[in-house]
Amino acid sequence: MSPTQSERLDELIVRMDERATLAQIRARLEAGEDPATLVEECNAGMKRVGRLYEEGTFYISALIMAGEIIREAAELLVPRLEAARSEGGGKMVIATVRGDIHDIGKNMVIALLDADGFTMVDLGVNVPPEQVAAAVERERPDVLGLSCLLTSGYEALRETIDLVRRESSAWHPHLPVVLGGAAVDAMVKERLGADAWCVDAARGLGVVRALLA
Ligand code: B12
Repeated sequence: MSPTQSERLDELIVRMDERATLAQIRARLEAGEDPATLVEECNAGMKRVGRLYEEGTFYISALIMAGEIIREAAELLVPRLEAARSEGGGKMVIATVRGDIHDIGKNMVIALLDADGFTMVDLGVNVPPEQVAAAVERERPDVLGLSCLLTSGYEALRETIDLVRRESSAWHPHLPVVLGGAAVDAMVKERLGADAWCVDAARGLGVVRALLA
């Protein structure tokens, strides 16, 4: 099945057509399409909804509805990504920083990296620096991922990176930290001393692979 422009998943998500979105995902999976492509189309839909919200066209209720469609889509897609799972990635601890409850992007990153063979340890949202540091100490990951969508989250990002670096130095000379989410960019990455940042999950995969190479 080859979706026309009007049938694309991102378009259906923008139209909040939950039934058609899920039906199309089922049909395209059935036809053998790569679930990662479908994840990216859902991702694009959520980003478009976000932009329409920012422009004032959509209200917050649209964000919540779109988030619910994405959650249901993920229920169909994640098991397929897992079925195609390759082996031999590293281990990542990932969290949305203190004060921030956004998790749609983080969950997409988890789905894609997990499918690529990474062992993902998800700490959830609104995670204080001490909790991240404790999990890093317990799990001894190869890389730490932090998601931050609020500019008010910079202080939490800084505290988390500083604490983790201090506490992990006994067993890792420099634990790589990768940032993602709407509030981060190259300047934030530089200022906070992170190792990489990225704007979407697909690029995130390449960035994390490069960090661990
Ligand atoms: C959806 C949404 C919500 C939903 C969140 C639902 C959920 N479960 O996550 C709800 C409605 C709950 C919400 C609440 C709020 N939101 Co909001 N929200 C958004 C919105 C529109 C889209 C975010 C999203 O899901 N995008 C789609 C995903 C797929 O993209 P993504 O998050 O960028 O993730 C991708 C990459 O960044 C990357 N990535 C993300 N994390 C990571 C981590 C790693 C390690 C890696 C490698 C990659 C990576 O990969 C992802 C997949 O490709 C954004 C707008 C925007 N431009 O982002 C505002 C936005 C982030 N929200 C905003 C605000 C202000 C709020 C509220 C404070 C509103 C309020 N007044 O209550 C609250 C925050 C409450 C809190 N304490 O956190 C502002 C932040 C402004 C700022 N400068 O700080 C934004 C930018 C909107 C705006 N312009 O005003 N929000």
